[in-house]
Amino acid sequence: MVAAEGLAPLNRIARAQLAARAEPLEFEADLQYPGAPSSRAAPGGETVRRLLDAYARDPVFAAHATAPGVRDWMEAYFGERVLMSRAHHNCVMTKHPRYGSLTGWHRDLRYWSFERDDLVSVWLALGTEENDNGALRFAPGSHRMAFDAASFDEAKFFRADRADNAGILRTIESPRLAPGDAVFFHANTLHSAGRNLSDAVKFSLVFTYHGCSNSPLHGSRSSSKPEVPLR
Ligand SMILES: O=C(O)CCC(=O)C(=O)O
Repeated sequence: MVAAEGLAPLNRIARAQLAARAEPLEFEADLQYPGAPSSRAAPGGETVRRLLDAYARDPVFAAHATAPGVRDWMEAYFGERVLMSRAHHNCVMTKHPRYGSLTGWHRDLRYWSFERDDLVSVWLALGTEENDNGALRFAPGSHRMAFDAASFDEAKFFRADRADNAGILRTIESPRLAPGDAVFFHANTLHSAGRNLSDAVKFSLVFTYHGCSNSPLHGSRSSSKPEVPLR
């Protein structure tokens, strides 16, 4: 998706901003996913999970978010003009070796409130992503499956402990991503990610898109920031 010469500045800026702890940040301790420090005061409590609002952090991130290569795929899928949301994702995700947490099975729809459940995310690997450093795992075809509310827990994580759900998770795929590779996935796709067992922080740049006829619900977090038209 992004060649080496385009990837270098993305990596340089992401790493410099993490080193400078440039706000706004989200911490592992804030989310309390499995493996996260128990509080910001605990050992590893200052471990960053997301460099938030990547779009506004640097024009190089903004240029990637709105690049013609992304726009053309999105217009082909949505069949109309496309907007990028700044309300969630829109971040550099960092996964740290020791205190980075695992993310349980979920649909990203848990984050979104739109008229229609039709959004697509683009996850760009700034370095190699594989099983051992916490790469994403997907349940293929799950974006078309219907589940009842009981399939998810209160936090809207998929109940992998239920026998009927466990069957779906037998077919998972975890694509190995080389630096500059991207995964496009629908907000209905069940996915998860493990911990980072390597000794290096993993960096990924993530943005989410929707068609212009699909609006964020008034008063929801999804409508909390101005959206970015891709044309
Ligand atoms: O890198 C991870 O732990 C998974 C992130 C993820 O799935 C999400 O933020 O929705």
